[in-house]
Amino acid sequence: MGTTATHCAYCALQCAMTLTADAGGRVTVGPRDFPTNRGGLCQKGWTAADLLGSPERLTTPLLRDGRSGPFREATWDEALEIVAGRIRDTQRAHGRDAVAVLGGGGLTNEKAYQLGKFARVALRTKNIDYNGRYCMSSAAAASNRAFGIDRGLPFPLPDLAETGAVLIAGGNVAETMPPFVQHLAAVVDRGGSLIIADPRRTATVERATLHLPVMPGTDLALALGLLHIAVADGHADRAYIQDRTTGFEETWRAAAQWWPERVERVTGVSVLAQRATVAQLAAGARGRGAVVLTARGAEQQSKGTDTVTALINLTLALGLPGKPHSGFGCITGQGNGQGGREHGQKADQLPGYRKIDDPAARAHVAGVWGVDPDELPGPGPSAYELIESLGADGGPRTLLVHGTNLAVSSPRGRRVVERLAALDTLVVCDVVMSETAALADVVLPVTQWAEEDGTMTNLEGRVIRRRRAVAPPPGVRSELEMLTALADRLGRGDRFSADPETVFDELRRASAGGIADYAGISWDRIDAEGGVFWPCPSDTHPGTPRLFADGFPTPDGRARFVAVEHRPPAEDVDADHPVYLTTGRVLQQYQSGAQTRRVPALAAAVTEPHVEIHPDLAGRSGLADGDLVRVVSRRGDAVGRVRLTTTIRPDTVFMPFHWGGEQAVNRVTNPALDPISRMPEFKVCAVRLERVVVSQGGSCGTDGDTGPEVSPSRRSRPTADWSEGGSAA
Ligand SMILES: Nc1nc2c(c(=O)[nH]1)N[C@H]1C(S)=C(S)[C@@H](COP(=O)(O)OP(=O)(O)OC[C@H]3O[C@@H](n4cnc5c(=O)[nH]c(N)nc54)[C@H](O)[C@@H]3O)O[C@H]1N2
Ligand SMILES: Nc1nc2c(c(=O)[nH]1)N[C@H]1C(S)=C(S)[C@@H](COP(=O)(O)OP(=O)(O)OC[C@H]3O[C@@H](n4cnc5c(=O)[nH]c(N)nc54)[C@H](O)[C@@H]3O)O[C@H]1N2
Ligand code: SF4
Ligand SMILES: [Mo]
Repeated sequence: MGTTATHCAYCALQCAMTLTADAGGRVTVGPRDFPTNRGGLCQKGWTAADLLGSPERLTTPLLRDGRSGPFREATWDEALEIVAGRIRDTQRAHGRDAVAVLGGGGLTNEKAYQLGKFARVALRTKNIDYNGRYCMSSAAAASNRAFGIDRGLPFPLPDLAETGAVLIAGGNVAETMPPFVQHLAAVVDRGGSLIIADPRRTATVERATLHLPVMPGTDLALALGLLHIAVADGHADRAYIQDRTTGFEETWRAAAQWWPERVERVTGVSVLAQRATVAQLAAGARGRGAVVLTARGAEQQSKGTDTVTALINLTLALGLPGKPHSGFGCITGQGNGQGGREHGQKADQLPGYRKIDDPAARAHVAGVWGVDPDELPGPGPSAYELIESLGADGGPRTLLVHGTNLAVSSPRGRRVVERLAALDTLVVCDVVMSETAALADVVLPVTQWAEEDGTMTNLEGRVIRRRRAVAPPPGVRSELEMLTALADRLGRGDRFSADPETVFDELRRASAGGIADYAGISWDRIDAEGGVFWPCPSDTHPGTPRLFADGFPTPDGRARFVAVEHRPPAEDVDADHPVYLTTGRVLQQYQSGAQTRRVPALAAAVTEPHVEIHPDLAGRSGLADGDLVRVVSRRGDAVGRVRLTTTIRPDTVFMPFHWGGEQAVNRVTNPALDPISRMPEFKVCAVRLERVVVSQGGSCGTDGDTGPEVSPSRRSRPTADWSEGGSAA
């Protein structure tokens, strides 16, 4: 089939690559130059094609009667008949909302759009949400209330390399988006500052000029303190505040209470490091520019929206948003994390980033869909709340899953598995037998990445093309086909298309006039221009690489300071659970690991979860490097391998979330939700550590066993060899 220019299967950097298929259909990956990756790829990108011909690939629909029995192979017709029948039965007995849908930020724009439309038009259920709720929702909510728009980066990524100072709160791009580091390295090479707030001295911090070793869950206090210093030390841009913003006075009154010594006590970041941070950002603001970025470390907290808001307030006080190489941005995570949140798979949204409870938005979208606006359901619950309600009194009884492995990636994992088991019918569309698919009644094998055409919107807001490089295995269908065929069986097939370009053209019309306006973006234009930035309201509009130069898309054209107050994590340490747990990622595994654990080179590189522990804490806990440790919270436990390191705070342990079963750290995490974004608190909860003694048979003392030998750790205290307070990295 020759060579195909496309983008990576995984994260939001969407590195450009060339796929070359040989006569036997074997595909090899090569890097391609593009502004985001500049010819770079990470190990996941290099090996992405290994999943195409993998024996682990699902290639036929699977059915079973009763959850515990074996699956049997079925034809698509039989499987779709059964799914349609279950949907009809459920809705007849329990109402339309008894069928629910969960989507994903890895789906193409076309699939995300079609899924949202399918839920509202074919199922007519309010119950749809997606895994971006766990990812982008806090930054999205904060950006919307400050700027009136939520686009991850306000400028093309290469602008970052031109700036004078960057502060990243809770992002480890050296592992999560390695080619991104080039842009940061360019800042440092030119003598600029790179400041990173993270409880760990990560691979990214190794590239930084200043490390703020923040205690998990305290970024909000840190941000208030930075604003305090900025104003007190005379760095506030009074003219900008006056001309381009509202709400400064009230915001300042809150920040005025956060003097540097108080911030040091709460966050662990020294007064000196706080002052250096502000001085460096202010110097950038006066020179080439300054940028504040957030990622999941600061966002995945029960106060994530307010934390991001406080950091946006800091950028507004320094007069950054809208200036060259300056402003606030959030580092979007999933391949289509940006587009996935714009086209209607979110519980409260319709395509074009429209609000589902806005009558004008409903009328517009209903017009495009050819239905009565009154037919469209209203807003539904957020992902975790939806999951909690599954199979419960009045809750959904049938669930369709598209592009999320929630059994591994949702907080309080054991509860999640119980809720899935309480359903009458679970239907999972996937490319492999994920932990969630393994719990299903019906598993439908769908096309992946290099087998399909479509568009993705990367972390910059640039809409790019995903191109088909190989034919899918026989027996595999695209979700566009699948949803159309299912809609047909539900009596609404005439409103759906299985052709991705047709779906995209409809998406353009549905988004027209909305905040995320794609009306002027066509596949042809993307092909010709190498990508188009939204908003792009017409064929003659050039697209919008840079936001806010002329104003903010708020009713009065001004950005809004929003006064916020610090609060502690939902769960704090105590005598029984004396250690903070935080979670995140490693380079070679992606998300729930459903895909990357099945890529041989990646599986071999990282075989199991580790638990990063400072030697002082390990010593007090009776743990040695290489031991198995059980991490126990009030909700559950998970087992990982001790990795001693001085790069983590001694009051905190870190565990990645890429594994299932007993190795799933999400059995431990806290589903406390942010009141605005409904983001769960993945990044901080209280745990104790128990050493696991492997018995002779090799089993390691699971729940209900006679009990492994354990030695609970004591409450930890930071010690001298840890650079408490902040240090030049
Ligand atoms: N290799 C790999 N790359 C990925 C992914 C993957 O799974 N694997 N997933 C993609 C997706 S969807 C996403 S969302 C991005 C995520 O990208 P990142 O946000 O960079 O990833 P995380 O590892 O979740 O978190 C980043 C850092 O937050 C720190 N942290 C923990 N708690 C706190 C806190 O309270 N405050 C602060 N300031 N920092 C804290 C952690 O120590 C960690 O180093 O990565 C994308 N890229
Ligand atoms: N403890 C902890 N938990 C976390 C996080 C954390 O930092 N800490 N991060 C959260 C974040 S930011 C995210 S984004 C979530 C991600 O977690 P998940 O939502 O579980 O994401 P993935 O593992 O990418 O799951 C995607 C699934 O869809 C399948 N798939 C791939 N392509 C397609 C497709 O085109 N169609 C369909 N139907 N399926 C497809 C994959 O095989 C996989 O099974 O995890 C969240 N959970
Ligand atoms: S950084 Fe992200 S997009 Fe680039 S190769 Fe790695 S996983 Fe793929
Ligand atoms: Mo994410």
